[in-house]
Amino acid sequence: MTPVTSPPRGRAAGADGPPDGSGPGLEAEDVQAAFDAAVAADERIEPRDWMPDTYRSTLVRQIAQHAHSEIIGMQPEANWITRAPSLRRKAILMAKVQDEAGHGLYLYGAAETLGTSRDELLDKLHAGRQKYSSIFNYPTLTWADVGAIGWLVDGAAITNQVPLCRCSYGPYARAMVRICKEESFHQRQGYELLLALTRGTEAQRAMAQDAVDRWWWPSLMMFGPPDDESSHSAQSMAWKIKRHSNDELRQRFVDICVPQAEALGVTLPDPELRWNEERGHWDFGAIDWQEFREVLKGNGPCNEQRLHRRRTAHENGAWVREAAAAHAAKHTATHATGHTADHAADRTAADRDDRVEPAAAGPAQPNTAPDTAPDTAPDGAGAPSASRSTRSRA
Ligand code: BYC
Repeated sequence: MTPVTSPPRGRAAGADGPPDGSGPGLEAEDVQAAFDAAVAADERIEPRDWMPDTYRSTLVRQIAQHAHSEIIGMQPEANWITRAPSLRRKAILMAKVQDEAGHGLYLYGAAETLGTSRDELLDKLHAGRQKYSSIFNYPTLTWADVGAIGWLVDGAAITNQVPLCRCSYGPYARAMVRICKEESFHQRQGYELLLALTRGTEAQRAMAQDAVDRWWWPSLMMFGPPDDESSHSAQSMAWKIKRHSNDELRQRFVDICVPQAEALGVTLPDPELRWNEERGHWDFGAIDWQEFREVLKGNGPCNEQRLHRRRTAHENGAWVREAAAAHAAKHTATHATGHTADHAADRTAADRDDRVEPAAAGPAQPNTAPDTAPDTAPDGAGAPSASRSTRSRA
């Protein structure tokens, strides 16, 4: 029987080829074919696998935009931390905003596995050379906006991001698993906040409705331009970076929101919303794509403010980065010196034992010091994936 072997992935399993994937004996067509086969078989592409340059740059573009959205997205909600109406609401909101910072870190980490540094990406964001989600260029005018962001913006984010957990690029997919778990909590807190308002006074109900009226259409724009204007979708779907088109996900989101709006007791600001029996979906009105394009060009209500705050926060944080780098350098130096001293001490003791009473040394004890632990790079940066281990064994 012919043994079943896994296809080469552009580098020898035993790492006897250079990490750029040009392993010995593998021609350009071989690595491309191996990559295509892995994508077709729904296997994960890992950082050290060969990948087409355009696959890499597409991922960097999308992951960078995503990471930037997470950290810029902290601003509109952080605006309400000091004015949260109770200690409970304040604690929840602070936790949520901190989660967004964490999401940014996971994503910048995933981008780093593709060979781009966080500094480089932040520089591009600050220079206006990379995008972040259009949604964060709208203002948070009332407390109810915090609820509407949770319900609609995080709801749209989950709809878009759950399929990204199956993205063909391993580190991005794994980051998305964690992010989606937290986004679910964010969505629930927004829904619960709005529910408290719609069950409150007349003024609170009006405030909730006003927030939903303002956030509904921008939330639909989060999914990106319509499919026939989406320049990247076809290729990204062929590579299984994206699993669904922008319009498919937008429709899914509308279908989820309509019954939720009813349960909340708010109306969605679209007179054309109608159940379409034939399609089995809700029909909805035309999106103002001109507004979307303007926001992307930098002309949204808060573009300037968001970028200005981000740049200022980055500049003001310079001393933190310097202090952290100095601390890390000091720690490394101390650790290295301590490490050398420890080993010297061990050697001296061993020598002494050998000299004095070799037979009494006893069985060797496993060294459990943390510095002997195997390299565990974050999120697949260096760690072999399960699929790769399987291939190596095959
Ligand atoms: N805003 O060919 P297309 C969060 C750009 S954070 C701005 O369809 P693609 C949260 C697009 O980049 C949520 N730009 O692109 C955080 C492209 O421009 P370039 C963020 C947009 O990539 C804190 C051009 O339009 N989520 O939830 O195939 C607090 C053509 O578009 C937008 C993600 O980033 C937009 N809305 O599809 C609370 C998800 N839409 O690059 C919540 C990951 C499109 O050629 N990203 N553009 O200059 C994706 O899934 C995809 O990138 C998109 C766009 C669906 C967004």
